[in-house]
Amino acid sequence: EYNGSSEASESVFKFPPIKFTKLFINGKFVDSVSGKTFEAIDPRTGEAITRVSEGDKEDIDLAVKAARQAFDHGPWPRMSGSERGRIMMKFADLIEENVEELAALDAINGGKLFSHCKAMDIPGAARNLRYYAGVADKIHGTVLKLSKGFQGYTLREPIGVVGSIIPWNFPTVMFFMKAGPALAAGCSMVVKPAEQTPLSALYYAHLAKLAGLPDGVLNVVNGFGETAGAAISSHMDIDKVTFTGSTEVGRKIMTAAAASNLKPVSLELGGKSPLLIFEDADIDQAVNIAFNAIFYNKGEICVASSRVYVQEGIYEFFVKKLVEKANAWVIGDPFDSRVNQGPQTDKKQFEKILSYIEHGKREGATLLTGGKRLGSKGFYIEPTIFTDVKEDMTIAKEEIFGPVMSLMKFKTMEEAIKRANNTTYGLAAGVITKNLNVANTVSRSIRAGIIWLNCYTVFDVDCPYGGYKMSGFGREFGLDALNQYLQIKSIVTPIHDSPW
Ligand code: TXE
Repeated sequence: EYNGSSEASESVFKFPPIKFTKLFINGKFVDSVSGKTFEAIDPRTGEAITRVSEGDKEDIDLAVKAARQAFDHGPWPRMSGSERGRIMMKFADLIEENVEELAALDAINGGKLFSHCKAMDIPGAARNLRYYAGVADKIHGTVLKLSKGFQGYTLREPIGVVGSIIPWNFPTVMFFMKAGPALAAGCSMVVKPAEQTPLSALYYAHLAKLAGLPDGVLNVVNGFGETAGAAISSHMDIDKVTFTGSTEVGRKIMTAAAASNLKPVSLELGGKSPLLIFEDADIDQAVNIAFNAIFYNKGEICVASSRVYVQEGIYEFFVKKLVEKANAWVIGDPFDSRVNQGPQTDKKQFEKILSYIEHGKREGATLLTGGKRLGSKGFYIEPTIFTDVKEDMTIAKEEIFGPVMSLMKFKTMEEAIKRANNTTYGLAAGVITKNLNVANTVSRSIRAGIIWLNCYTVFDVDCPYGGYKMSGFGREFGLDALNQYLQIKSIVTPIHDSPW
């Protein structure tokens, strides 16, 4: 049951009102200095939804000036943590009050399932803000007993002005993954959303203002990577950059940070995450997990399990079940509640995925199912599964970032571990087995930032994750993320006549 056309969409969905299209700097919506705008695209059709202001270096300069002022002289970092927390709680409430409209913005602009945005991404943003609001008044240093005659203590201070450069696959989640901990720490921010998904971030800026966030604390400058993004990473007055995106751009950002003011960066980059399925697994459960691990959000997720290793004893049966599942998978309008997979977000990515599929065929992998674009309009791609994939094939090595699974067979646990680790990436991995020893050994042997046992893609704001190897460094979520936005100052003082 496929529905790749946009015909049905009008009946299930009314176009969301687009209220905000300008840059948000110092608490106001403003045009870009150049007056330029660019199109926000609806990936169901490839047509423009609206035009939004296009920021460049001059706009980033203005936003940084506002953020600098807000940090150096404004109330935000000087408030008590509980006051900051109160404003963040209010921000969370406002997000929940507008959940449908926000979900519609990410769905129409990102091709993401409306139902998922409504049930997960948007409420998740509110939960994220509340989680970090709860720690804003619990940021403590330690008391240090130094050598005789001195004592010391540490202060955990906000790092300053944070530049946040985010991708388009989870516009809301990415926004708050960075903003939650940064705001709780007392930082001010300049956020550059991805050029593919500029809309919801502007709505969040508006809600932040309504919640009482002081002007200049949260600035949103839409624009392109090589202009607005690069202006952030090389800015002399930004104290930290947090980035999620491609490994290639992560490298550029780190280079620019080093060449400018040596600002610290945290990078959450690509992946080629393995899922290991052992013979003792419940096959139906394993099929479901494997399927969602790669096809959730149309494969546009950094932790997507694009390499699936199945133990030989269950391989044939697993493949059969996988095909049945693929046949029941519904592609179509992301506003239609029957649909499992919407269009890819971006035309360039859509073409890149199709070219990887061609590559897979040319390199000799067997196309089990899918492999084509769906319909003639929009960026829809069939869920695609390759079998007989070899370790050295491009589709087994490079991040495709789309609905393409590479299936491989293994014999022993040792072999599976070795092959799972045979990648330059190290973001996530999954293991499906009932054997506790296997689960423990494999999860400790795989070099990746998060290991899912008998589940996959389970995220929680309380659970840190991030990269090993070329998947980057630094952790998102949890209290570890807060540390990315704090720095430690030690204060040492002599102590006279101490009895100890
Ligand atoms: O990413 P980019 P793209 C991977 C995935 C995908 C590939 C390319 O494999 O196919 O990256 O996607 C900004 N200086 N991921 O091209 O370019 C850009 O404007 C400063 C994995 O969309 O890395 C956007 O805001 N910033 C990933 C952000 O970087 C620059 C999510 C990400 O865009 C810049 C997305 C520059 N020179 C893609 N160039 C994940 N880890 O989840 C671009 N940007």
